[in-house]
Amino acid sequence: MDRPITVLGVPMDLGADRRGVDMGPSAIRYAGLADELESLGFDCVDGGDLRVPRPEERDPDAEEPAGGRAKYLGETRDVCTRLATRVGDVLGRGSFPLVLGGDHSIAIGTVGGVARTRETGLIWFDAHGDFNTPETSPSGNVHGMPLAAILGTGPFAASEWATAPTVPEENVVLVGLRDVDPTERPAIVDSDVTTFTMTDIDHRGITDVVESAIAVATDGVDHLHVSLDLDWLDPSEAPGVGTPVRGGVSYREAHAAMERVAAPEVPLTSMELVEVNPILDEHNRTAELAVEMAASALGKRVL
Ligand code: 4U7
Ligand code: MN
Ligand code: MN
Ligand code: MN
Repeated sequence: MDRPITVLGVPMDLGADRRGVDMGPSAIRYAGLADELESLGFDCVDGGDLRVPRPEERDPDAEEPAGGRAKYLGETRDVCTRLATRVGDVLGRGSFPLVLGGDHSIAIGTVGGVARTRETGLIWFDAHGDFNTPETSPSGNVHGMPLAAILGTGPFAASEWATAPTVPEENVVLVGLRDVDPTERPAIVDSDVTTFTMTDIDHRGITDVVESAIAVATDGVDHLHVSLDLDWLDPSEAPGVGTPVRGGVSYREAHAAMERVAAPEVPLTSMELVEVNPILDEHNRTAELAVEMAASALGKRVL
């Protein structure tokens, strides 16, 4: 890949209960993202951070969804609308958007921007399903809802967030699932998304699973977006995340997966790294891991 990369930070923590993911973009930059990308030969432009309101200055329930709860819904819509425009502009200039979260609600904006101009497949590396709606969410936190929002599930069907048909459900793949709420489970099972749980990775191995995921996600489309929630990795490797779940992929499995994504035939055209929480981290190692994941996905090799 020889296109320039544009980094966009989204210091967003309105979608999660635990504070601190708003510092993710700073921590990932501090971990050496730009130097690493430039050492791989990319021209790396930093597009700065989007402006995101502080939770203290807002009422989480200022805007109430028709049923259920989605905290900071209006603010999230505003940030994601601006992010989608920025991502669309970056792609329009022929650059590769690398979006740094922030909590995972920002994927609504990133994917919305990508899907504006092109049909895109999506691989979602995450411990969680992120398939809740305001009606099914046990928490009301929008970072547990972005996939449902993107795919227009349930009450999201009528929302402007639904990006189908440019992100066809058949081209959406979840990898690494191990914590699915009983309330979001039916929507995942009834949908056309493909899922690979940790059990599948246990049985088939990471390389085989990721190859299948890439094949499904890119079948019939020319572009691939990767959304990487750092809680996909085991908390022993990635302690600095808001919602850690034991039993995640190992350090080496994570690299192996990103190295498959970097294969020349894979049309990776955008990526986001989300849910890094520096407050809960140990000496910034989760942010450093995020940099390593981006480098591997963008072609870093031992030799
Ligand atoms: B993340 C949760 F209930 N499912 O909806 C929810 F367990 O972006 C967690 O994947 C969501 O980190 C985690 O609040 C969202 C909960
Ligand atoms: Mn997530
Ligand atoms: Mn998660
Ligand atoms: Mn989380």
